[in-house]
Amino acid sequence: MKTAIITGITGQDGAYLAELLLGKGYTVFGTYRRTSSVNFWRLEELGVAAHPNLRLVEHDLTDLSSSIRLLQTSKASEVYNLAAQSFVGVSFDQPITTAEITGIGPLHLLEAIRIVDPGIRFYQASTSEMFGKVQAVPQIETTMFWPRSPYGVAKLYAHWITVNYRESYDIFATSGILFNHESPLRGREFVTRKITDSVAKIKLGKLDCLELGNLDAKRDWGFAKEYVEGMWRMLQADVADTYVLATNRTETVRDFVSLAFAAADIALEFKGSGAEETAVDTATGATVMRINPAFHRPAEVELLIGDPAKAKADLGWAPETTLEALCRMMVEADLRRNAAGFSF
Ligand code: NDP
Ligand code: GDR
Repeated sequence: MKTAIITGITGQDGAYLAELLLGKGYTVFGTYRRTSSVNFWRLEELGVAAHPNLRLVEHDLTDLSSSIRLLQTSKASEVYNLAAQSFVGVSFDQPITTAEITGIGPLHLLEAIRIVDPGIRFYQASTSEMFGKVQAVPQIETTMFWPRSPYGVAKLYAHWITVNYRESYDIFATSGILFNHESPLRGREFVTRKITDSVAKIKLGKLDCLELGNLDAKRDWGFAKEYVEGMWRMLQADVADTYVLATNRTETVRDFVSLAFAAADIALEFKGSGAEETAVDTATGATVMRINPAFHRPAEVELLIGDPAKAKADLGWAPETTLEALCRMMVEADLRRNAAGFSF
């Protein structure tokens, strides 16, 4: 049976990918960074934290020797690099850290593969944020990149160095350009989960009003559990390549707000515009959403919509969960958690 390394096992995708690979009989080395209190709540929620084939290991993505030792001791044949400073907003405040972790981090892993065993297959978690300022719609593998944040720029370096190691050293280095994918395991700082968690709190009387930034941004949102299946398929293919995973549907943040409140049986009326825009609960007249300019970004990605035709043709991958079903799943999970008195 195969052995795989997943960096960033504590994150949303790391947890779903661990569940998938363990279910396929893999031994999984899941890496986490050293902190005073590591949190494995996602692995616990999926019921795999204590799986006998899961090894949780400390690893520093910016330390080459740490990556070399990880490859040597695990004897893994597949490496999924999911660890990153992944929050676009924070990348404007911490551009250098973001470059070191999100941009150069993957290079340490690629170098370690080159040194230890060039036969190891590598997956890089690339992103639709690399498309940034709209050059074409829908976006595909060959659409021109124009990142709009330090995060997007760092990911673009990581993408090209992955392609470069594929071309230079014949390493099976794959880049998955994944559009936004969400789930009940999404971090609460990202807009979908921030909305569903707040909707649950408002419904339960624990919060009055949700504050957001740009409501006009359009995103192509899919279900994370389906996207990690796409990652796995990329590493089982005959040749390493670059693939877009997306739903080919785009909606605004405002649309997601409406869907989420509707999932909690709260009908909204939007009033005003720009910084004055609000959403009112039509049943009670209460203002349940308002704009807070603090959540605006110095440069914004206005429109993302991806076409996953290549992944469908080559890998047989296609998204299944609708945005409505995904949003309902997230609201229901947050209602359950908040009613039980906890929410990560
Ligand atoms: P999360 O933010 O949920 O998880 C990120 C992971 O990276 C966590 O395990 C986190 O650990 C780890 N990490 C953060 N900083 C460091 C660091 N300095 N050193 C080592 N590890 C670190 O992201 P997702 O699971 O949503 O995404 C997985 C990957 O896919 C990321 O690389 C992301 O950029 C990329 N991506 C995500 C998309 C999405 O829509 N979800 C779309 C396209 C790409 P900790 O728990 O300690 O913070
Ligand atoms: P994104 O996700 O930047 O697309 O990156 P995020 O959910 O943070 O933002 C989506 C859009 O919503 C707008 N927005 C807000 N965003 C947040 N976080 N908080 C708010 O209050 C808010 N109000 C409006 C944003 O401006 C943006 O336009 C995610 C991450 O998972 C990346 O790691 C990944 O690469 C990309 O998706 C694809």
